[in-house]
Amino acid sequence: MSSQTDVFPVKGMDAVVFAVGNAKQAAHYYSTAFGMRLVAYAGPENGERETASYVLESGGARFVFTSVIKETSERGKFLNRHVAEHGDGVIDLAIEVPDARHAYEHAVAHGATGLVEPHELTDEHGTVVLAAIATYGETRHTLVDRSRYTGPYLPGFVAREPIVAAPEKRFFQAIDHCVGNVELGKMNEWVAFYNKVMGFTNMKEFVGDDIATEYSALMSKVVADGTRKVKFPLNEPAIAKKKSQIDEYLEFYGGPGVQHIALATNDIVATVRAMRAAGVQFLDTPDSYYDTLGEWVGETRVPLDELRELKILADRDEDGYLLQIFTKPVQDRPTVFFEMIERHGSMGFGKGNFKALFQAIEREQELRGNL
Ligand code: TYF
Ligand code: FE
Repeated sequence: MSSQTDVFPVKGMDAVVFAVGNAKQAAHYYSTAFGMRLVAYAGPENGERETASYVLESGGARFVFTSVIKETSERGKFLNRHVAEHGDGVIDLAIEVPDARHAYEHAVAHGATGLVEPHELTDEHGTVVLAAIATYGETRHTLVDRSRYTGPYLPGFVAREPIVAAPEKRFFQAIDHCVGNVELGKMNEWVAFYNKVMGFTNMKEFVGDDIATEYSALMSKVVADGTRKVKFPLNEPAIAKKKSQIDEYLEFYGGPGVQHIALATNDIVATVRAMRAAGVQFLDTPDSYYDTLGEWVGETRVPLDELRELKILADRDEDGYLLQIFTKPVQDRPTVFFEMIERHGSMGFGKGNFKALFQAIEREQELRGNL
């Protein structure tokens, strides 16, 4: 779909916004363990008395971490309750759009719940236009037009120096996809929501009944904008032999929400080595996976022995291949985790790995006593 005829043009992901218990420490963790760079801040030192927010970047990927310092408004109340109910989690998958008013009006006219009417924020760096709509659970999509803004994030934020020296090489350069977990039987409703509200279309990769009952215990479909810059897989639990990992998420998150954020890297080996060295824990993959991998995946940029050493997964389809690995949950609740992904042509999500991956997740579920 060309951008001229796109009913809901998007430029890409603007930010993933997290509500957390301790944003100062989160900013430190994502700086040291994810190689991100602190670029902006809003808090008491610059007039924001209720909350502290830290903005971190890695290439084109932007994360924002917000904590309440002292609740004084509905916003602080919402954030405190969100952290109490869900633990650290994603409150906003913000999307950059060329026209936030048009995007909001289109979305609401096609069935979205409006949360924040389009409005402008201005400071010495220019003007942004913001609006927000609701999606699954308590998650929202803020629609951001920052084409007339040159500041470090948004009005109200000031530039901040990085917490640690930049790594030799960025660990990742973009947000590849953002996955939502929804309740049993709701996946198709949320797929239809993105079809209608944002004109997103379904990508070919999906986890259907067959895979679900055999070993994944989840169903999954992927929606994406016309340019495929914004990709949202949606999972729902499936009845299978074992308790679904999606049910475990829904139980511990206290409802639907963001399950994982996939981060695009062009050197997954260097990224995984650096993250492991910083203490990030990844899902384990049994050695037997690598005994047969070469037969069906063929040659990849990374030698098989190195994939085996680092427990990196590989998958191939008609368009090319991808390398991927999943972190364990990054908070005490078995909820949000990350994926690192290096794509070489493939636009898939690692379907060939679902068996090995879901078995690894089940081993973790079992250790937590949730299987
Ligand atoms: O985004 C995806 O669809 C892949 C596959 O718990 C996946 O990363 C799906 C569910 C899950 C882990 C990975
Ligand atoms: Fe993924």
